[in-house]
Amino acid sequence: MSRNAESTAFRSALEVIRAVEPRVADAIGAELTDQRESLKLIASENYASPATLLAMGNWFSDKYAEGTVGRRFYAGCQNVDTVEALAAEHARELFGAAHAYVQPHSGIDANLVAFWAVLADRVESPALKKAQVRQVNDLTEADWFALRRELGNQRMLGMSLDAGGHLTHGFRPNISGKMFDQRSYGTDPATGLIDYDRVAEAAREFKPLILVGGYSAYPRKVNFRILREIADSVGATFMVDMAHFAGLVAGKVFTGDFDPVPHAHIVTTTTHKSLRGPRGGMVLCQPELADQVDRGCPMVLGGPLPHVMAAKAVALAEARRPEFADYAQRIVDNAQALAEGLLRRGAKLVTGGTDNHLALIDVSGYGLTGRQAEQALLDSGIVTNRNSVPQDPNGAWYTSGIRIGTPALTTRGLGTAEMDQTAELIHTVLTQTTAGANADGTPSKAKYTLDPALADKISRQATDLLAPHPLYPGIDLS
Ligand code: DSN
Repeated sequence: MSRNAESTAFRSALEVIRAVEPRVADAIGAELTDQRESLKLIASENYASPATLLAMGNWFSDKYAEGTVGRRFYAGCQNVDTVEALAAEHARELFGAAHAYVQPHSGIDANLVAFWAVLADRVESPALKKAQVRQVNDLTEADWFALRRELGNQRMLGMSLDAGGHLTHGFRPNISGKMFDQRSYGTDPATGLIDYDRVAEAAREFKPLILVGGYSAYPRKVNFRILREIADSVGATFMVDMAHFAGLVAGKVFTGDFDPVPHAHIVTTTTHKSLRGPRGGMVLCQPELADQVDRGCPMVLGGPLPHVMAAKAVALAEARRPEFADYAQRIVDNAQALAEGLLRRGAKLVTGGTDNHLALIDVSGYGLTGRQAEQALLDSGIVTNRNSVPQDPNGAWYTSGIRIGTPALTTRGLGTAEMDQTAELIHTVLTQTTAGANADGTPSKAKYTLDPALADKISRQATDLLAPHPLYPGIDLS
């Protein structure tokens, strides 16, 4: 691909946008500058390829396509069928899955589709059977009442939020924690690792309908074979949310017991994290759940986004190339180098390290909350996010942790030596930041002091680190 073609495409697009609303064109340009200049360590973010970005910016956005390939509620969907079928085929081939549903707009949507599919498949409900054979509009009030009673209060067992689970795995403020009778498993307080015997014990006591594996802030591999055995032992459906590590599964870094696809009944993911695709979600499942999963729209989701499915097809095709496996391995090598660099300098990491794409710094070791550390790092040009640590005394708002991840910097081409330099920058900021006090003298969980001259110096060092690895080197908007 000629660099000239990428520059021409994006420059022309901005020219067209500028003619209508120049402030939007300016914001798009400014976002590129900001992303180019910041050291992005947000574990859930990445940079999609120019081809993936361009596949989203077109007239596929204009089309309604409720239903699935070949069975739409709207006429004229032949081209949407082409891209949806292509994306699903690439997903099946890439992950070795029996079935792929590529319509979910996000990871949360993908999880809702999965919950619906499992409920519809597993719950013995005469009202549900009626709903499935008749049009939903024909259900009486009494049918709806029965349906709510029969589907509600089913049990879900997932990883707790402060141990690294995701809020859609049954956390109370999320709908999953309201629609399910939920219990969570944590991690061993001494090691920070999942204790599979404790999970088995919780499953035996609680007898969940769904056992959820997967995480958004757990820095270790998970043994999905053992979790499947636990699910089988209590008759649970085993669901894995691999949103964070889908790229490591795609790149065959996680194989065997650590690849969820052969072990889980149903797997959900986002497409924009380590997988490096467009912002969106996806469900992979075993054949017996495919019909229910395909009812995702209109049962759970709004109309599919054909332009995003086109971009998913492009990104999944990219992930099937051999070089993606090399990329995935470099993500982990970089995360381990960053973790080792921090540990060597005295940082405290949850579980003492990482074997995936992320690490969790317990910043209480620096006398800070996650909120103070996040802001001080941001002042210094380093973008991270605060995150709870297991049994966090500061709760989910202030937190005691900083989550860092390497998919984005690896996409830019930074390697292990630069990760060590990044560790030095992070450690310097955190050691030089001091917690502030409230007006009444009590300790503040938000205020902090960091010498602005030092923050500027670190920012410049971060920019220097990025300079040899330009983001989107083929795109020149000047
Ligand atoms: N927001 C995502 C993350 O940062 O992990 C998960 O939903």
